[in-house]
Amino acid sequence: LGQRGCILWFTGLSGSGKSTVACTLEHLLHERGHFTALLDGDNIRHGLNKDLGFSAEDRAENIRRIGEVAKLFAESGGITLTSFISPYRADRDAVRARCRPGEFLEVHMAVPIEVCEARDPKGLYKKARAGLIKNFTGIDDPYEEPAQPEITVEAYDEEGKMRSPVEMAQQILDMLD
Ligand code: GGZ
Repeated sequence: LGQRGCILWFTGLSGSGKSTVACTLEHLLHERGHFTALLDGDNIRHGLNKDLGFSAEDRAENIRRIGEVAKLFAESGGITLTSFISPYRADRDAVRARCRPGEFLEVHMAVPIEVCEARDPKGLYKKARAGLIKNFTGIDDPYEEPAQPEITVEAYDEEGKMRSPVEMAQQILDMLD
């Protein structure tokens, strides 16, 4: 990690642990003296992007605005962590295209949908299965996996044990050093 800022762009399904891992990693970076910012649904979808829903067009606009904000932070020297499903490859690639080389690091939370659905922390998969939420990513809406992410976070370790959020955050940190 140099002196210049960058964007750690987390992408993955609902319940894949994006926000938990991003938050843990932010603390680790902060402890090491880095200036950081974390953008997630809580501080973006309730504020800046509260006019947007979950159609493909709205998701694209959500990601575009987040990309612009993340870029502003990164240009001020911060390590910006973003935690959004960002299901469409074209939307993520459009943010990448706005960044200078090496500024945009895609972090794929490669957690199988079965695991995310079994966790279902907010009961949203259950609602989606019941048809109470339409266009839910992974159920009746697409998730396009990154083709060449800078970092892939695997759900399981070599022994087949589920990795904890702290282990995942540490894995990313090790890859950044
Ligand atoms: C996916 C939805 C939907 C639909 C509401 N599809 O687990 P969560 O609750 O906290 O994370 C999900 C969040 C997704 O918002 P993003 O801004 O990350 O999405 S995107 O990048 O696609 O624009 C979920 C909740 O919002 N949620 N409806 N239909 N997730």
